[in-house]
Amino acid sequence: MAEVVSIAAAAASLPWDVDAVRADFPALAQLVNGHPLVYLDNAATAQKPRAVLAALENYYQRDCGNIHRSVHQLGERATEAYERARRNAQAFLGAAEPREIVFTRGTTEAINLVAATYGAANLHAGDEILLTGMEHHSNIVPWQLLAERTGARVKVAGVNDRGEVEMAEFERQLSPRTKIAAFGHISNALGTVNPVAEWTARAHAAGAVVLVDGAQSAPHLPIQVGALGCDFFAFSGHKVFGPTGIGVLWGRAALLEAMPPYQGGGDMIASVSFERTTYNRIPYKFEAGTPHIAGAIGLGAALEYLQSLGMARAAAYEQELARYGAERLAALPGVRLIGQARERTAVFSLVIEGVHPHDVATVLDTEGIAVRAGHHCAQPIMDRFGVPATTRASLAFYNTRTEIDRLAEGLEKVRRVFQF
Ligand code: C6P
Repeated sequence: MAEVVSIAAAAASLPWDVDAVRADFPALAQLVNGHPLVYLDNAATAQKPRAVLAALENYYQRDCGNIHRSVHQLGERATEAYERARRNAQAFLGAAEPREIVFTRGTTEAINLVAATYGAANLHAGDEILLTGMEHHSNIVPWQLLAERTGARVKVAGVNDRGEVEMAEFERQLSPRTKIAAFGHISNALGTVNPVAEWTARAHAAGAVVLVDGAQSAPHLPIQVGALGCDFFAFSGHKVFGPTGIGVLWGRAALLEAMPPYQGGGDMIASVSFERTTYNRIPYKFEAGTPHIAGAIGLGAALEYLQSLGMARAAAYEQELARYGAERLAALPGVRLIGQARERTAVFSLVIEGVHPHDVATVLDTEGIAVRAGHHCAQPIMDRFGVPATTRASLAFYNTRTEIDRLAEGLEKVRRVFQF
């Protein structure tokens, strides 16, 4: 055991070879509008390494069969690859068992699944659902739908001027009526890293079940669901360098077993008659119909790739980028950074007085720099900061300081164009 730890520690101390990492991502090596692409829209979706592209191609070229149904070779290979992807997700999250991994379409569907099954079965009029003021719409609307259905009430822990939810505020909004607490691990709009293990402990002490929206943390932090202590954890394949249309819901086996199914159809049943249907065991109970087989296999390849890079090393490199970027951008006249949390990742939400965020993004695009402009599907936190939208640069472990410099130069060009 000590040997394993020391090998891991040695790997963690190796320098981050960003050029070698970039070479794994063919999309990064292209010109856009005559400039080398600077891809800074990773919070929206991340680029895909060759390992993922190869896994997708291999499935469609060689192993294309349906899963859990076919005894022929192709079906068997597809089933094995799909279930291996589940084991990869288990390892990635440090989950106890593969059956705790449910494949979904993404974070959004994972949260909807929990709200519609666990939530509908366990919440009643007068119960409370605790969210924070920086949630993505995907971690707001499913709970509002649940509240409408059950008579439960949504409560919100407010955000301070730095873009943090203070522990006292979180505790103030908790009550013995809180049945579910659901919060993002990292804010997509601000980059704030939330103390989700501490929040989870407080929520559990109040008797609530906890869901962590890991859409923005799974690509950037090593995740161990046991250490977080939560009951459900959701993330999306496309943000962890895998395909779109696939994601993961991790849930404690005992909770998943007790929950009613989400959708009805093939694979989620044990037996069907017109009189009575019995359901399959977990996780299949929640995977009705032919799933996104290629997507799951591609996601499995992405997670293997991330494990081989080492998430702790990737996170340490990104912290450097976060520090450098915050300094470099804060020094630009007329540029205001929204969200100054003490714990944050390399997400920079910018506002330039008098220039629409879409115009900023359009000028940056002419320089080959891809960022996102808008409310980032997080309107409540935009309202909290009194802005309708921001221009957001979100980095990944394949970005560089030079690219941050290119962003800063691009913003200088915005200044020249709009004379702010
Ligand atoms: N945020 C962004 O540009 P899906 O769409 O299901 O893969 O992920 C939804 C989601 C849930 N929670 C958080 C914190 C998120 O950031 C997202 C997706 C993207 O910020 C697209 S809106």
